[in-house]
Amino acid sequence: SDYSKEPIRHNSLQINSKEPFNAEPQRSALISSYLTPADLFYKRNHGPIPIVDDIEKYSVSISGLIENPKQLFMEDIRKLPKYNVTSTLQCAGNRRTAMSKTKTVKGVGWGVSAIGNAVWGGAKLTDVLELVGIPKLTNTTKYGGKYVEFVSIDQCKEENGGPYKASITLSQATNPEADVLLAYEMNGEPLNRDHGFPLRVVVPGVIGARSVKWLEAINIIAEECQGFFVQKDYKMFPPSVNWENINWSSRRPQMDFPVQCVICSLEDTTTITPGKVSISGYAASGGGRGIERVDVSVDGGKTWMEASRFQKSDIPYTADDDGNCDKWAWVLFEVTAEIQQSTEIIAKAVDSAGNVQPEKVEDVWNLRGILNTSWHRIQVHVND
Ligand code: MTE
Ligand code: MO
Repeated sequence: SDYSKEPIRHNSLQINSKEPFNAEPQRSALISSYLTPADLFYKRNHGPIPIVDDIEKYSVSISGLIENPKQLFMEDIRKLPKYNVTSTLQCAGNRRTAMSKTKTVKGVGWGVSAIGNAVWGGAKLTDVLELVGIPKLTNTTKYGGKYVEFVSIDQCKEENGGPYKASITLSQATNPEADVLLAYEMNGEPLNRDHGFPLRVVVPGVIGARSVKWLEAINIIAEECQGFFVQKDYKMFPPSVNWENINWSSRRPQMDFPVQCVICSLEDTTTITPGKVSISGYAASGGGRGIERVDVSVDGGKTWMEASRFQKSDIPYTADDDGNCDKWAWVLFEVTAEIQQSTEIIAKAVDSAGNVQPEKVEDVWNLRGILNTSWHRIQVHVND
């Protein structure tokens, strides 16, 4: 693999793996703005960053179980109505390092910042699929297509040098309310190379793994994508499954991400002087379930108080956003507490369906270390 043409990255990123490049920002950076700037947004790759330099020649092919396969150029995609969708993207491996502390898991280590929130601008996938004769709200094409597969141009070692792939159901792909985008903009700027230039998929409310970057082909297929990252990765197993007894086909690929929240104003172990402490962070849920509330405890879980939201005053794109901010996007929360002695601070979120986070990481431990959504805990030491 050729890693000699990687883009230049922000020097504050914590690098979890150099080749492929996997990096996350400081947690404090996540709460300094509602929209995460592209240079600070986590970067999750499985191979070198591709270079697309001839944008005129760049195209996406649409084929498979349809009548009229088509090749779409950027100008065809730009001609479609443009949507701006504010959506959080979170890697299923976010908080993996903390899960590994219970019992070792396999995968790139991530702190709490494999997540970011951006306004994605582009065409709706449902409008694109209409161009090949698939109407909105379709479950099956007349040739038996039930899934939409996205294929990239990158080269991944897990695919023996082949491209990264993923799929979603045709019904999600053709549902205008699912807001699945072929995005060419991030926060009002053209996508940069790290995040999928010139075109990527954004599947709101779903683990980041399905939002394929550097899109090259869309295939309408009968079964779920057979690629490594759909069949042999990104599946949630129970704590009893180990590398000896694992049966990959016994589980479905993970799609929606569960309710999550993290305190970003304090490191996991923090020393403070007695007095007022600001506790703030992010909360997000998948599947279009917004956040109902965030509970914070400063006495190790004996008593709780409800956090309030940050103002979204820093959103520069409110006017452009199609008015559904909270459906796919995170909420930044904040509470101030008086702390006089050493303690454990905890945050947990509740989503609009009433789902709550699991209390202990042990209960959701899984060998691939995905979906660590356990209560976020901060050990606070008070100086006398
Ligand atoms: N798309 C391609 N082509 N190659 C990849 O390695 N990684 C996926 C997804 N799309 C990946 C990809 C994973 S696991 C995640 S979490 C998101 O991209 C990360 O997107 P980001 O790097 O823009 O934050
Ligand atoms: Mo991911």
